[in-house]
Amino acid sequence: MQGIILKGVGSFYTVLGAKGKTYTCKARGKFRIRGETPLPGDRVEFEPPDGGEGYLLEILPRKNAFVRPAVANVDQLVVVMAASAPKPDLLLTDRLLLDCERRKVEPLLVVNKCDERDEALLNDVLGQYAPAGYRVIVASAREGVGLEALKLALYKKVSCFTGQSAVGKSSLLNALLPTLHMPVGELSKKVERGKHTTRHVELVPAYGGAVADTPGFSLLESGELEPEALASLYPEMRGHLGECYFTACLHVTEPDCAVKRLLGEGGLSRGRYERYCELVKELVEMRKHKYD
Ligand SMILES: Nc1nc2c(ncn2[C@@H]2O[C@H](COP(=O)(O)OP(=O)(O)OP(=O)(O)O)[C@@H](O)[C@H]2O)c(=O)[nH]1
Ligand SMILES: [Mg+2]
Ligand SMILES: [Zn+2]
Repeated sequence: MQGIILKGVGSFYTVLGAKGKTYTCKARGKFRIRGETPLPGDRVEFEPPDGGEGYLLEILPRKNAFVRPAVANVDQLVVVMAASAPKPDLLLTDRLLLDCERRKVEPLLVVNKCDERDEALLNDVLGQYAPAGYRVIVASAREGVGLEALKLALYKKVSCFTGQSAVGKSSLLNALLPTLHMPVGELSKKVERGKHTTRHVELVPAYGGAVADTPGFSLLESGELEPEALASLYPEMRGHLGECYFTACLHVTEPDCAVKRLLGEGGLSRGRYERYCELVKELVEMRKHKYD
């Protein structure tokens, strides 16, 4: 039988098979011998339990796999921000979007808490990502806004919800899936940023696909990226990179630069560009110290 692993606890895995039925299966020693670890999201061949235990037989080829959190075959990363508090960390959002570009994961931006939105803040976020063409859903888990659009976006995909603590990832998932009961944290009054209350990765079947709450989605080691390659990961810059005077233009201080022209014409937001410059600086520094 074929199925998809929803979660693993010890050497026991919960596998979703046909018709929404779940099975508990053990991983046999051969996985350990081969150095393979079955992950949530893995499509597997398994032997369903017949009275006793079921067994995982084979892991089918993966589209992608992540270490932290340990999850495979992610189709979509849902990056959640808040339209009030905590204030959006757009550098984190940019980094997550860059990871999506590199790992061929579809990104989806969600701005939650629109019921108590700071209008200027919301417009700023929307304005910054509009030129890139990223899809943004404005939502409120509390008042049920944007949930229909979100459901459609989740249809038949494996989606991981991530973003800063206390933006409402778990609240959104609870609103989408009322049987879920994900723990919801209180936004700390003192620092306006709560602790990640969610830990384990568990995929939950939803809308023909599956969702997971993955707060601390680890970012790729940016050291693997050459500074010259960064701009190509920005959809709004990508089509203009051949128009710079210098072939190896970093689009920071160089004259006759297409990216800076784009910035002047409003085809790239000031904030995105400034954070781009920050990231380029970081990558240049890293390259300098690569062999230290
Ligand atoms: N006003 C308002 N508050 C919300 C909304 N969604 C969530 N909250 C509140 O924001 C706080 C944090 O919500 P969580 O769902 O725990 O946030 P989270 O992103 O899962 O946080 P971590 O698990 O720590 O990463 C809670 O107090 C929620 O009640 C919303 O749409 N509007
Ligand atoms: Mg949470
Ligand atoms: Zn340039």
